[in-house]
Amino acid sequence: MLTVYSDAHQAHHAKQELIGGQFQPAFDTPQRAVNIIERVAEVGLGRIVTPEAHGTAPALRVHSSRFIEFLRTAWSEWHAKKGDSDAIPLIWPSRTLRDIEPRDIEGRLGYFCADAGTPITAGTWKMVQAGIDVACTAADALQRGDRAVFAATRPPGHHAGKELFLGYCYVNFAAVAAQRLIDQGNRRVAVLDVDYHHGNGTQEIFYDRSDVLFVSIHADTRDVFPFFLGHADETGTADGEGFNLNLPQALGTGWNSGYAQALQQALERIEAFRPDCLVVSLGVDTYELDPIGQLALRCEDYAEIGKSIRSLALPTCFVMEGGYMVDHVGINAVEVLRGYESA
Ligand code: SS9
Ligand code: ZN
Repeated sequence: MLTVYSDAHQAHHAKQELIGGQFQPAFDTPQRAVNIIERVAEVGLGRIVTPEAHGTAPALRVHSSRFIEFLRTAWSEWHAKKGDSDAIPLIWPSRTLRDIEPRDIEGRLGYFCADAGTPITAGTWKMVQAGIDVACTAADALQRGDRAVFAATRPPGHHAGKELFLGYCYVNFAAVAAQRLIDQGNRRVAVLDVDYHHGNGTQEIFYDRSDVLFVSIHADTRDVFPFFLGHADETGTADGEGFNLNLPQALGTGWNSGYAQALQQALERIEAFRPDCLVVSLGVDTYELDPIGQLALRCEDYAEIGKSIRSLALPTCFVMEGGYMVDHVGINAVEVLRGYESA
């Protein structure tokens, strides 16, 4: 399996993260992606290539232009006003306020960003552009005939919506890849999201469409981030009615206590959709030792996930999402890919 990777992601390194009222080292570190790519090399998964430059056009297929323009320019605006500290919003247009894009950077940050955990730093745009390039280069390899390809992106992307960033995600790389596959002539693309967290951004982007099926297995959002989407009754709207499937899991769920069954259900739905190809939002924060996850998958379960996905016999683009147990993120992610290759 081909892997696409750029070390430009290292340009972004958030200083700290506010968790439970305390500043702690940020969970999305450059080391996560370094460990993943080192593991890909160590097990000899296949060739590793750097991405082709694609600019912003592919991202504009799933995000608004004012949003991408904001991401591109927010740091220079913030830096001019506030200096070197990371740009983090502290006020949001919550339910009873108005949907108005402010003029000032502090207001615009809250307008486009839904949490306080997704800072914009000097290197954020460089990292995000590299992620767009990686996702597109991977999708293109699939389109040219590769059976499977791994987009080793950092940061995750599945929380990012058309005009919203949160949860360490700025641009939705899985959505960019899925849309690119549609734009290149595939009639139906399925997205399977196995990250611990619900892929609220991917769901939002494709919610009213029947050409992209979104299926997500995640920790129940009545209990965990991102809270405000990801519930079982969200099935799609308009043309997209019936093309969104959420399979929330109780905290503590492991392979034999529900996860394997949910995966089977997800695969059956995808099979019935008869897609031309598959994008997998590959998060491994479902790991039993993940510091921010409360599901209970073990290392050996990840190969089983890969094998099960392979049974669909679809051209498959894996796009890296979360996984914050830094010592195991490479092992677990690559186990999925090896499981896929072995089946
Ligand atoms: C947990 C806070 C969650 C966001 C997590 C985003 C993960 C993306 N206390 N913060 S895969
Ligand atoms: Zn996650």
